[in-house]
Amino acid sequence: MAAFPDIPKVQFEGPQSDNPLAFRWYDPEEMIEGKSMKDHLRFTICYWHTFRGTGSDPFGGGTMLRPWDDGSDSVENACNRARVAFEFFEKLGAPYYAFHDRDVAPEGDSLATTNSNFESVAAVLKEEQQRTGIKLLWGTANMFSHPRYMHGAATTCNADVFAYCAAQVKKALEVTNDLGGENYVFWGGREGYQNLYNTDMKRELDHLAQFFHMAVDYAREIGFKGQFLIEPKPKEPTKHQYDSDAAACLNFLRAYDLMDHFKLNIETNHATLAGHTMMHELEYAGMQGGLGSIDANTGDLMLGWDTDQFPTDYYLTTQIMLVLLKYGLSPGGVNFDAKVRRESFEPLDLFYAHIGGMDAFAKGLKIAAAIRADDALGGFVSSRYASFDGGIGKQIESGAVGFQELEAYMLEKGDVTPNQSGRQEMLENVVNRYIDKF
Ligand code: XUL
Ligand code: CO
Repeated sequence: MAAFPDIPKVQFEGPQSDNPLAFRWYDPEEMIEGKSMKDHLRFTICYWHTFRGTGSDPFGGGTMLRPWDDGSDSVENACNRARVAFEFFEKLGAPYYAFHDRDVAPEGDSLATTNSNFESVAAVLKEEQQRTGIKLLWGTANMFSHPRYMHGAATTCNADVFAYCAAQVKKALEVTNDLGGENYVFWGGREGYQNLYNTDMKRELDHLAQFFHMAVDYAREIGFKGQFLIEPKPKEPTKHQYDSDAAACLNFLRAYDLMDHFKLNIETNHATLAGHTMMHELEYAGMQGGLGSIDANTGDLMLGWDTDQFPTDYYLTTQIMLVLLKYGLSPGGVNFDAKVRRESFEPLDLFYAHIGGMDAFAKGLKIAAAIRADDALGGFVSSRYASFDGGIGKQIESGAVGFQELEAYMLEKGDVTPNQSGRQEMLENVVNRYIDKF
């Protein structure tokens, strides 16, 4: 039985439409910079918020109305939920989905039962993928919810817990591989610490690196060709998350010889919590060849936690798309790691939320492409650094001069060529002008 019988497949109707169940900007086949919108954006629905989110918060229980879900931890309920999820992906026209192992299948009373639960649900996922053509962007393992992970997973002080999460990732990798997953994600979960009085940080980080090398080795063994991704996030749930931002992750990957195997999955709300803009995090990862995928959501600057709201701000999506167009995204995607508000408890709200997010990104893509077509920002940036294109600047960049030569140069010249304006306000107006065009 259909879970959303009254909701037709969401169609593109154009900017003039006032149909709240239509796309105004997301036209999957529209070509931009030689590629369809669908291929640029690779929209992905996350299973955990959309199909497992209950709306609970620290002050009260769940509010979500999910008539197809009997609320039990049975495998049958999980399989039924998987079918409903695909009905939702299809109606929305989302080409990808992503999951944690424990979102899709219930934990059993032993590892063996847990694994066989996962296999049973994975068989349904595979069937549904084949029926619909919808693909798995990435799989991951939830190594943070169960109490066994109280001290962390790969960074735990308990060797048995390390072994348990190794077994868990082994299985998640096998299932991801079997479902044709294009990436595999590690969000650090409880990989971090609260206090150095009880923590050997060096040992924990060494273990984490060993864990990642084991994952890479095992992936090779089973023929997994997907991209590994680390998802940076600071200060939640631990005070000092090891993967706190893009810079910390890239430093870790380089220090432990993992750069060839990993890229980053950058999430907007995590960037905000790290005190960065999303654009900064994307550019930082991109310039080092480490930009893999994005978790598309937004935080709230008035709140200090991971609110995981749906993105609707055109400035944000324009900035994101400017960077994604520059560095490319595939095999990553735009994954809506976002949840409807506790008060938006009806299934219909899931449609409104995703339509809004998809439209915001589609419009951001159009604005960013128009800015790029006219070289409206890039031209300014390259001319701003023109002094490095020739003369002494070129000699600096090529490594031809050191302090001696630079001192001699400056002594002879006497003083610097005058600076020019950075024109920040003028450039902000330029972005507004492009936003106005659509
Ligand atoms: C947590 C978070 C996770 C990861 C996957 O803040 O973003 O949902 O995306 O584990
Ligand atoms: Co995320």
